[in-house]
Amino acid sequence: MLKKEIILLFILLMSCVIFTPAYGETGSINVRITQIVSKDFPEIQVYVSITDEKGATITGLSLKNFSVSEQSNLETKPQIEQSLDVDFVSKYSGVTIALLIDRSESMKDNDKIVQAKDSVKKFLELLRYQEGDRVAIIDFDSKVTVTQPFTYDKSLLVKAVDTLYPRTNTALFDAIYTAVAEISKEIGVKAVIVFTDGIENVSKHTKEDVISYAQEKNVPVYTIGLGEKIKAEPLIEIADATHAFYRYTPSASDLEAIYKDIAQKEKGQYLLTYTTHNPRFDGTTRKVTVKVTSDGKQSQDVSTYLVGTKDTAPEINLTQETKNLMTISQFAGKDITITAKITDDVKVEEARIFYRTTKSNEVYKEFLMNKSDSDIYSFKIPGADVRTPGIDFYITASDGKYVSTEPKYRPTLVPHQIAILPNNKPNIIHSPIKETKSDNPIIIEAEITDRDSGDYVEWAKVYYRQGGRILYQSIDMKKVTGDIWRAVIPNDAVSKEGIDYYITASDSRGVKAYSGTDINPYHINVVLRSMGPLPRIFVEYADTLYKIDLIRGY
Ligand SMILES: [Ca+2]
Ligand SMILES: [Ca+2]
Repeated sequence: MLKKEIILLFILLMSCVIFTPAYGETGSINVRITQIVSKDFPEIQVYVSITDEKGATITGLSLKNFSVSEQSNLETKPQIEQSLDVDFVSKYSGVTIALLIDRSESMKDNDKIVQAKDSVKKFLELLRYQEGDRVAIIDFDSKVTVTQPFTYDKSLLVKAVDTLYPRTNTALFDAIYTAVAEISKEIGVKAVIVFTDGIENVSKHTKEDVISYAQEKNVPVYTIGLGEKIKAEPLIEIADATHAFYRYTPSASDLEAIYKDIAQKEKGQYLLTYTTHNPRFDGTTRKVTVKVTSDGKQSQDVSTYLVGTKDTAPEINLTQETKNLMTISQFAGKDITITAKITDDVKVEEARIFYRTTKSNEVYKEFLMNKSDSDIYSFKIPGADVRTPGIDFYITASDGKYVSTEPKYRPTLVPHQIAILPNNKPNIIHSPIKETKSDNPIIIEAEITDRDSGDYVEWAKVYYRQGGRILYQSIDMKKVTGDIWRAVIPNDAVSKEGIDYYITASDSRGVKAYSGTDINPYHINVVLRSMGPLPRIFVEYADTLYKIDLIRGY
């Protein structure tokens, strides 16, 4: 967000505060757009943080509490986006954190550097790498060095911290600037955390540069001051201006509280997704307004994103060979080569693969993929890493501006999988439903089995969404008879736009099978009878349903 806009917004918020009538209610809500992701334009993602008057995150809001409108600078009035969906960021990723460590000469005093390294190492212990927390170590004196690029691997991070020793002058602002630039290339929720004494003397960038750059990239910069001779003012100012916070010389237990605060603040956000009503690459600025109403209180925030004339994120398509690997179980101990066709309207800057053994305690390992002929990128997973029950993997590609992932949604949490022998993925037999003639709940059934001895189908879910929407909701399938699993899509989701759905089932070893996918779901046409609205009955069990259908004479 630009500074001017922030000031305007501040005035706007202040006027809201002044003119909001008192209902006898205590407290207020504060809505803040932290990030707008338009890389999949016309699909837009808006990250929103909602807090109460004490700054505590408000959780538990749902679609009915939100309204989003968008207006381009060529449109005369804003339009409410009908395809809006609301979900929790925590369901999509961990937090990506750049840890900055000051190793300048001033950090020699009273072993400040030792304290900083200790603090950072304790902090590294607290992170949840298996849930997708991802960290880089950046250190700085007069120069800024990315000692350890972003990784899920704690041992690499600890090793990087151990190598640090104090040297010369301090380029604190340059270091923050570099961290913001590096973290902007990452996906999901992000935070920069700086461990420093705040003394600055050789940066090319000014404090103001750093603040406006972090604001533009929507990156919060948390600052942690160490030692006695400390210059706290710039640290407080940078943290406040980027919606983060400053803490002074924390002890080990304070660090834990700090991590919890940061995780709650960053992961407690809402993820709003919609397909813009205006899908043209028309080079306009789009103003996005998010309005939140809860308990009679209302608040809103405004931010913008730019639409290029034709400026798209890289496109990643797995090759048929790789798709085949995902269909048939592969041998343990044998190399597996993953290939994908990756293209961009300008240039693919780099492609990375992330992989780990399914349902193990491993974190993702990551490697650059090699570009072979034309647009094919490949990586050979060495046989030593190919272990039963399976391999989880996902791919990212960057054009220097946007980062795409494959799979597109929740790549870290719901990666692609290859079953590794002796394990096989479950088998799903399902006849897709093509049409329904009412707005009744829809029964989805499938025969789901796992043929491995000692293994079984642990769970199955139906993912569904209203036609035209982006996000799916899930319902658990229940085993009804033999190998038949059943779920009912509630009738409040059934509308004339139809329903998209797919089925997924997991064996007890964490390897999943799909019938339909999020990108290629089954579609049910809903043919509503022209007799006015039917009563909206929410029925959970299919038995009841059949009875209702009988009463209605179906
Ligand atoms: Ca591009
Ligand atoms: Ca199995």
